[in-house]
Amino acid sequence: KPVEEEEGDGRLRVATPFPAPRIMDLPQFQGEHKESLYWGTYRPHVYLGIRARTPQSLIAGMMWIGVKDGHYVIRHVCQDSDELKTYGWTHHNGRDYGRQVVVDQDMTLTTSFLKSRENGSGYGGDWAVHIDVQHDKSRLDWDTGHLFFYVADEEGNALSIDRERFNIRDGSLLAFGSRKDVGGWELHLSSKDNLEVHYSGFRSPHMHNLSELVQETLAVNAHKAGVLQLPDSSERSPNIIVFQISTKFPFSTDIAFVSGTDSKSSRVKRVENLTGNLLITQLTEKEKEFEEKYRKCFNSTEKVDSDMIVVGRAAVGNLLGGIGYFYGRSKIALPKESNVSFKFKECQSWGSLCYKVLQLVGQENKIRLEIADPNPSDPDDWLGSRWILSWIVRSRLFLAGTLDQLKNGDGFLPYWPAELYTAVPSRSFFPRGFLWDEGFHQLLIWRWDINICMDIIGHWLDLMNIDGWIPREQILGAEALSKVPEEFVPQHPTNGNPPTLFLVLHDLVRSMKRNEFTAKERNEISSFLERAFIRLEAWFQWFISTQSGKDTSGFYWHGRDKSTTRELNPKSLSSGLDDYPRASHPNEEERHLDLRCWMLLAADSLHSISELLQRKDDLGKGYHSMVKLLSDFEILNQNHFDNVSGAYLDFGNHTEKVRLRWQETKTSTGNYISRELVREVLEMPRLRLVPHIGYVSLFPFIMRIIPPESWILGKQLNLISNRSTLWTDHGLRSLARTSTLYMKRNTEHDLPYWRGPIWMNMNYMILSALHHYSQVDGPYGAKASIIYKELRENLIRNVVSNYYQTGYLWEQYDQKNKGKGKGARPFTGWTSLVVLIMAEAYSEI
Ligand code: 6A9
Repeated sequence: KPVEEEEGDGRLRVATPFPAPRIMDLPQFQGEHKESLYWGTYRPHVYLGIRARTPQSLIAGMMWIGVKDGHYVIRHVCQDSDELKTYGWTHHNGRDYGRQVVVDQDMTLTTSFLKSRENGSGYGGDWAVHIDVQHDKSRLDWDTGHLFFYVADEEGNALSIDRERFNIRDGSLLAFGSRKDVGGWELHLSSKDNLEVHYSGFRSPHMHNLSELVQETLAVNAHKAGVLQLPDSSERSPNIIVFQISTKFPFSTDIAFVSGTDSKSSRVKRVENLTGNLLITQLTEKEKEFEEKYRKCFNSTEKVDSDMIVVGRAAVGNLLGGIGYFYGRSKIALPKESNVSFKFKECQSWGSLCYKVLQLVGQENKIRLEIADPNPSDPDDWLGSRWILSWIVRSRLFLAGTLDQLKNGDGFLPYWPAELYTAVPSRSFFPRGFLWDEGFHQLLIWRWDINICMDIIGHWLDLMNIDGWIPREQILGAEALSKVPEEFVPQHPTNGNPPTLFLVLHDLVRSMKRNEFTAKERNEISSFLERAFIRLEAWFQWFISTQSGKDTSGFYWHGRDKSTTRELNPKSLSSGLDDYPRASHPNEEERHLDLRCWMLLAADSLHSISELLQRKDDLGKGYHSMVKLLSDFEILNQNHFDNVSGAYLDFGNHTEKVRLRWQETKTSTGNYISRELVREVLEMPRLRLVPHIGYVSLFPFIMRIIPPESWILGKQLNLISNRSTLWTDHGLRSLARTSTLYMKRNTEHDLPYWRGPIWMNMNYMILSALHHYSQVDGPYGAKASIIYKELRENLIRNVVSNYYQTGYLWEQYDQKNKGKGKGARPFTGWTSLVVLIMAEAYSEI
């Protein structure tokens, strides 16, 4: 089905882009900016993968042969099961240079990437990789190494193999071709070592199974010819060519890609420049530059030693080197029922609006309207009539009655085809974009390269639909899809994710006010914010209209399973804190502390952005009253403060008397059928504060709502520093040891995730607040300062020592077991915030 037809169709509302000029169409993202970021290591899910930022690119990548259980295996896609001792970019500037170290058992591969744009280069310039392979002689019982380097054209253009020349040792041409974007191009190989090169050409539209392609071809040829080598043959008009490079250890090779070769150009010169000693010299210079820039950006204080700096660089390097470019269509799950309910709380001229709603809805749809008293007199009212109108427009009315038609083959609605340039949490486990992770990534990236940061945020905000919704997890294109089990693919339009991008925007506004950017950057940031503003407002409105609670200042993560029989506590994936315990029985009376605080952050950011932009409309004022409401200490305390524990808590329909029990199902004759864990509720839930102390409890502290002189601040510091609640020697636990759900699994198969382990993003936020309270006057400043210093040291020490011991940064750290890294590795998403912790660079909220 043609795209245009779908986009113009009102029934496909969920998949309708937000109707405003795209951020990525701003002039500042065209021209030199765009060209400078064209090629890159934008395929983070493979150990070394290069592509351009275009939907159908020429792609390149590396594989090698390793050994597993006595068998040869192909290494290509970052896979945890490869059990590499370490891998990751120890250096990468996000633009034109990177250096990665990969240790596969007794083999060490160093891959360096360099980009250069010279006179004569085609669009986006040329690039080169230097691959160095070392081995531990004493331990490795084979002496020949096999690398594979491939180029593949996603557009399907045929590639040519230089059959004559690729045996020549110096500066030999491997392959060439031509594309609309870069013109003619050539791929050259150069090495001082005595390499043997073989090849295979393939014709295929699929790029997600290249490892299998190579593996099978090798197997067939091994069977036929008895050698471990590609057969030097090709399918007709191949768009994929794989070169096998074999020789005795140790060895190194350079691969240079030059573009624009159709014009009488300088290509010989350029190839020379990108190979051999000239390449090495440039790489060494770039390495120094990176280290210098690291020093400048994350101005390491005397509190940081050289071991820490090595880890810090690797964190930043892999975060930047892990930035990917994805293209494709998300799959959207549609709501099961078309029964949508709307609440119009305060509504001017509601009569006419209701009429409008009824017009829109039509007869047959069951739409329930709850209309509260209008409040036309309050000009400061943050829910004025203009919001109501947008509620209606953004609602999902058009979906009703047309669900069947919407569903395409696999039962999901495809989102519009979109590009996403983004950092990723983990190159092996989660090599794709996650909305709230990205806010944390950008806290680092804006300090490194503000233009990359705006480019990434721009891409994310352009993914917003007409409802102001942004899909949380971005699984775009076949390569991304191939890494995700089917049940996790569809995105739910009812589900949000914390709007952490506001953390970054808030930082930017602060720095703008302090004049910390160059004049050019200031201009670009301003025009970026100008254009982003309407989307940010719509995002905020999406939360207001879909995640509100019963009273004005209450919010909760909608979409929790009300009728669960298996989950000990129904999860809220939207919150980002997945299994962090909430009220046992989800209902509309719920109030989630974290969401309330995220809304405060969002309102506050919108307010400060609108001030910065000197917007003439009165919207800024509306946000300001929202800020006042959500930061009102009295209201906060009434709704969430527990006098007994001194903690802030969620509110909801809850009982503590819930457990999982094995239930056996048998036939009438007593034959055993199945045994499963089911949830058992031993007491009627009632409306109350939900007595779980953990990260969520600290949100009012994180957002600095608590006045510095309040005794409640003292209480928070106690919860933080008390070993029976949150404190450990390796960072703060996600859930207090005293919680009834501490380290409890949620179902038979769901191990505790946010119920104990230490997470870096939240520790960073808490540490920021500790830093803040240690700087302001008040009776608790000294205590905050002591805790701050100790927590900071614990976090750094633990991440650094884990890195040296295991070769990785991890998704979480064990709160017992000596703070051991756990979960996904490498995880240089928010765990790389350890760099900001070393640099003592915190967000000001
Ligand atoms: C599962 C399985 C190969 C979970 O870092 C990304 C997210 C966070 O946003 C979230 O807060 N992680 C945290 O609770 C990882 C989520 C992975 C979900 C997809 C698919 C694939 O396994």
